[in-house]
Amino acid sequence: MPLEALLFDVDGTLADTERDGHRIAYNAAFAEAGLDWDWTVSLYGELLAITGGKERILHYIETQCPNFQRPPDLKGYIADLHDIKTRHFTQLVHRGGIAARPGVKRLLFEARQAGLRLAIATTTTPENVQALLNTSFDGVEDWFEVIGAGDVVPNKKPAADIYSYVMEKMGLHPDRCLALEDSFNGLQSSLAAGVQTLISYNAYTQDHDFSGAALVVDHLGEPDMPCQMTYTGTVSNGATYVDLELLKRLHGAQ
Ligand code: XBP
Ligand code: MG
Repeated sequence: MPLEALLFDVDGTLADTERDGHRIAYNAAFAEAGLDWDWTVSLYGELLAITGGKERILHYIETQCPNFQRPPDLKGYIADLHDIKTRHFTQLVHRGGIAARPGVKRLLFEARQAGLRLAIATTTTPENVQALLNTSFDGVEDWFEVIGAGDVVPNKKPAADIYSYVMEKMGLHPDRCLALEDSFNGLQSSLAAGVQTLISYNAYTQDHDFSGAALVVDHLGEPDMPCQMTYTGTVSNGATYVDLELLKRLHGAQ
């Protein structure tokens, strides 16, 4: 099966958004709402096991805030708090606060030039994706045929839903796609949807279990910035960074 499409995760894969982006935005929202909650770098690393911002806030309330006076409409309260967080996050992105990870723009450009189809499969809120693609990625939003994001599916990662949704919209079989992810939950989601997956991990996810990934790298790399590849097969063929040729070889070897 030829490789026809690349399906990209967003947070942690396109950009390191979590520690200095989402975490800061949550804390700003908590302060604005008069809450004394502080999601430190290490606490946030633990909370990342719960995907989705609203789900993460609920989990935090349930596990770490025994004295919190729950409002009668807790779901509505969390949704409002999360809206404030989204405003802070998108403002931070528009201020240029989040840079693309190494090699991502180059790979997107190569894939686009070669006529591959591109899509996004993410847990994050659609506004966050738009803000990121239109600022940190120089306005490439319309390069993506489908942007599957947030509450558009009933079950967030690690469920397969968001990948299945995107491929159904594109009329594509998983055998013709390759996913790029950064985390255990993301990998479970793409694999459950039957998609071969490359992992580009980051500081929060470096110790995750990536069993089942086709290739694991510390970042995609650049011609002058080699990446570290964890791969036991031969298709890497001396490559020092991830380019489209390598992805095609990986895909052909599966
Ligand atoms: C990342 C997430 C998201 C973000 C916050 O998932 O779990 O919840 O941390 O985004 P992915 P929201 O890597 O699959 O994008 O607050 O908008 O939910
Ligand atoms: Mg991710």
